Amino acid sequence: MNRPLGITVSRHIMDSQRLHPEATGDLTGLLNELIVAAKTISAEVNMAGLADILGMSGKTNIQGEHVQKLDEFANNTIKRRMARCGYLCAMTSEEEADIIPVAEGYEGKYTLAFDPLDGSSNIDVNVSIGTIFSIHSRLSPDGSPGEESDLLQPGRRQVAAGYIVYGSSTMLVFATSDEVHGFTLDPSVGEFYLSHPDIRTPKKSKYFSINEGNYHYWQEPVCRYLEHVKKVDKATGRPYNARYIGSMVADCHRNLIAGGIFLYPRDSKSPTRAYGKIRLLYEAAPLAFIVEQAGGRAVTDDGREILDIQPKELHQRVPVIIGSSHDVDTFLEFMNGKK
Ligand code: AHM
Ligand code: MG
Repeated sequence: MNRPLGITVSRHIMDSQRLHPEATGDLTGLLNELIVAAKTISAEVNMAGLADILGMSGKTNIQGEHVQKLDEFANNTIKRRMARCGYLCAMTSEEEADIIPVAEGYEGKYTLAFDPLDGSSNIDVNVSIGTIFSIHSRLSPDGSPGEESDLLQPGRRQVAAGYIVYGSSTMLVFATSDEVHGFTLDPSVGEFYLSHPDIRTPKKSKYFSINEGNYHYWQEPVCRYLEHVKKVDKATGRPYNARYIGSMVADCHRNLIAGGIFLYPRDSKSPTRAYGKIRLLYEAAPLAFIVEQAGGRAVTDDGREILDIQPKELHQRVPVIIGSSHDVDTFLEFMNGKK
């Protein structure tokens, strides 16, 4: 679809809805509510150093109010706003153990899984962090409270997924089954403007993103793949460059735009890392949906499609290899013993 640049995200979402005469407007409403939450979080993130918020949970501010850490603030902002939006039947957050109900009488037809502030190690040090979200249609009957099973659906069934990166500027990227676009926040007017229409990620890249500090805990083929990307071979564009921010949302955003492969494979660092570190519902599935919609690929380190995994529990972890399709394919050749 040809779209003019300079249009706001709300206008864009309404235009997209016009292409679906069967649409009720609920998804439009839901996305618009989420965008308000994102703008609120963005403003707080930008003010964090000045407002003396960083790392000060449990203290009181000058007005005697409880000062929240940014991740708590982000979690509460989304939870409270979305509980009464009327479009959701249940939520789950990376920050909360159990399913989050919506306000009674406000049950809608969608579910929301979210990571309020991804990149926890970067929150206090002014490095890019982000909010990730994933939307499904409920399975249980309309009009009743949502159930955990409504949230435990494969990523392939997402209706929409997106993220907001709080970086040098604040950017929103979201995908539906039709499209993936990026919008940049103009803080002077408080609007997201379409800045990256119809994102297509490069098929082959020259960047890899992995925490190489875990090298000695990886399976042997993962180590061989890393040696491969670092080997000098001009003909195939190697060595690749290393880029690791440590916020998956920011690493994947960088790779989405510039090309690259992000890897968080399983390792033997601790028993809880048998499936790596990344959470399926809050990080892997929504980012896989976006990256695949842009022409990339997302798999586990044993070659399963991330989007086809049936979640068994809300906080399930999954090994993730995601990014430019040629690079993900090459990684799997190492894992399959073909290289
Ligand atoms: P978080 O949700 O607590 O922020 O943890 C997930 C994050 C990812 O964003 C990031 O890719 C990864 O943890 C970094 O882990 P490590 O510090 O082991 O490299
Ligand atoms: Mg996270």
